[in-house]
Amino acid sequence: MAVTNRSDIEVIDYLLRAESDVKEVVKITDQYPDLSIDEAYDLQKKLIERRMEKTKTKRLGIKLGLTSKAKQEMMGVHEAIYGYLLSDMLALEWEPLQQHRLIHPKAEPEIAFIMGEDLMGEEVTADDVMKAAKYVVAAIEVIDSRYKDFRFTLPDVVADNCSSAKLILGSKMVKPEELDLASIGMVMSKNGEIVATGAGSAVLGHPAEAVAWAVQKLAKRGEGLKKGDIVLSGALSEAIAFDMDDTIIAQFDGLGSVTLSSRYVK
Ligand code: OOG
Ligand code: MG
Repeated sequence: MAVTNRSDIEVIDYLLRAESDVKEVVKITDQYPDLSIDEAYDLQKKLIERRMEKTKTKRLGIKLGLTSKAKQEMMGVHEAIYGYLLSDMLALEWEPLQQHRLIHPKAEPEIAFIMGEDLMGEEVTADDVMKAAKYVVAAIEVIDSRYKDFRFTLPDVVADNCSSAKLILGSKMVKPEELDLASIGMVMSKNGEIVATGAGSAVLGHPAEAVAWAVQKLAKRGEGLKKGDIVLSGALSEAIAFDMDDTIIAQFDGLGSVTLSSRYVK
């Protein structure tokens, strides 16, 4: 073990404190350079349990990250990552985000799946995901790495619950089989100017492929997706930084749009 059990809790509290104090911190691999990805997932799991206990929140679902080849190459990795979404991460379109509660947030356009059935197993395919999902919805994920300058290695970001902070869902629920999710186009604007474009195929060829990958990974740890889970399948473009008073709109073919606005509100 690169991190001993005793120091597990210290590392977890270090990251949770960074989040609650809204203060970026030095990445943990500076102190634990041998931290493996598997150990990072152990830490992530413990961090989520402790965070749920502290904030009295419940599981909302799962998120995927690094699902595009471009982003994987940027990080020098060949695998996606997953983390957990909790109930206090859900933000509403009509309620501006509290910018002062975030360190250095970025917005990502994503396709969210709402699960209509439990789904578990190492053999689960994209087809199984499409069948078990009840709806797909346009989403914006707000990522907010707790690490200084948003810089980290793969074990760092996994332990930090994959930079999860907030998510906003659009209001149009569509049955998955009604759309060709790989060919969906997306345009994201910030204050009226286009800042990113993408297609569903950016997410491991098809967003349901990404979700199937996560289910297989979860199965190795005896877990799976649950009925009612919201699953963020990964960004369709690069993440866009935003500041107070910005408005970001992501528009998806067939899924409508989703809006994020940010204000200084206490
Ligand atoms: C990790 C999380 C990336 C995505 O959709 O690719 C992510 C990060 O880049 O901070 O959520
Ligand atoms: Mg994301």
